[in-house]
Amino acid sequence: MVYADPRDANYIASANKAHAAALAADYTALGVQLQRRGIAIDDITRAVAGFRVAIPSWGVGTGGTRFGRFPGKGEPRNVFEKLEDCAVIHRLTGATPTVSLHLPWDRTDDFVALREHAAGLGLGFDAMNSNTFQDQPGQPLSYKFGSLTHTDPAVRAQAVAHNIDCIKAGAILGSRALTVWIGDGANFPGQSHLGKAFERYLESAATIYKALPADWRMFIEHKMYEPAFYATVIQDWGSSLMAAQTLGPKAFCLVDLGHHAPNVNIEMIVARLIHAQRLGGFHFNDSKYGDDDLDAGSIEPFRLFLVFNELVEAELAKAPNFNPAHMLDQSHNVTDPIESLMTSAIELQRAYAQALIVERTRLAEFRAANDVLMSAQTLKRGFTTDVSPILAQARVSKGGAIDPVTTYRASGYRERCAQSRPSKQSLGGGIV
Ligand code: LRH
Ligand code: MN
Repeated sequence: MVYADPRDANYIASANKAHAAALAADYTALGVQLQRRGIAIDDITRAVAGFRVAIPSWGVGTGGTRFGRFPGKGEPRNVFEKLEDCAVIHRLTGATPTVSLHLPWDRTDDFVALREHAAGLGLGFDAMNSNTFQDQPGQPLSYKFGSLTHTDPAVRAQAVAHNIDCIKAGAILGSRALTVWIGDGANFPGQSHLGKAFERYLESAATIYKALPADWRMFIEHKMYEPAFYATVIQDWGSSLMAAQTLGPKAFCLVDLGHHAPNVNIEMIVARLIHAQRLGGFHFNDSKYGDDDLDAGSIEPFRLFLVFNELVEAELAKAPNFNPAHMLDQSHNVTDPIESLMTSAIELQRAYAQALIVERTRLAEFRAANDVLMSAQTLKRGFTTDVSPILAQARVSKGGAIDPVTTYRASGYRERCAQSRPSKQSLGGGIV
């Protein structure tokens, strides 16, 4: 097999040749269609080309469940190799210039070298993620019964110190946000005092908040359940919003799509957080049942479109304090993580493009007239329009691939990694 570097501009350009004519024809045809709706296709393509989503460092390795993990070939063995895979995703899609790290999974004793390695790959860093949901080897105090909300102040102090460490590491890397998700909660009624647990959270989070540099944000990530199976301290957007409003103007709410009961109206939650000026960002993924961490847009693409519809409405309304950080948070148990992350980033761009082509004036008129059917039809027309030519053209405009997955596979990158990265046989359970 002849290997090629999928990050190489010439390799990508030569791979695009075979698709260029078809793309040009499809793009022109879609342009004519959109023109009839009074929409200039190039405006949409420019906006889509400007869309960015961060890659979760923990997403480029094979994920697993508590029942097992089936390591893939050529897995990255450390954060430096993870960044090399993230660079492949960014070069082929043009949409993922930053990486969101997780400590201590990505701990290194030289964050300056890591920043330089990333810069050499054309990458930067988005929000840092702390981890007080696992005990590390040699850790003095256990998080078995909680971390920031543990009844023992010494355990809370240990968890606070870890979060402050994450801020310090992030400051070296050029990150400007800390995402705090804790699994703290109870498995049985009676196990914890629901009110006092929240007060302990606010006290611990306030100490972390004080350590934030002036230009940083703190993202509070709510989750309905798991690992706690009866009550989770930050269980829903209400708890998250109350905490953010209590902590201060640098605290925001992060919406992980998988952290809600199956039929919760997530776009409504997004609309409310935009109104409260506390929408910090997203962990995009998809799910059918629980926090399945499946590829974004793979199960509920219409729901994803409706979330982006709220984001576009806010953008058009110039909503105050509106600057959501987009991140993927997925677990790739049975696919090549690079392929899943590329297609997921593109599915976010698809939802964004579909929301951008909604005929807002017509929609407003139908809404004002309570023409229910035409309102619903006008919104849905955005979703039912195949915007693939716009997405491909946006990639080409960023030096990316018209067909990223085929171009990636043809490079033999994974096979080459299988040779250069002898796999570490850890078949245990767990998401990483
Ligand atoms: C919790 C979560 C959180 C991460 C973890 C990897 O379910 O979504 O964002 O820390 O996954
Ligand atoms: Mn998440």
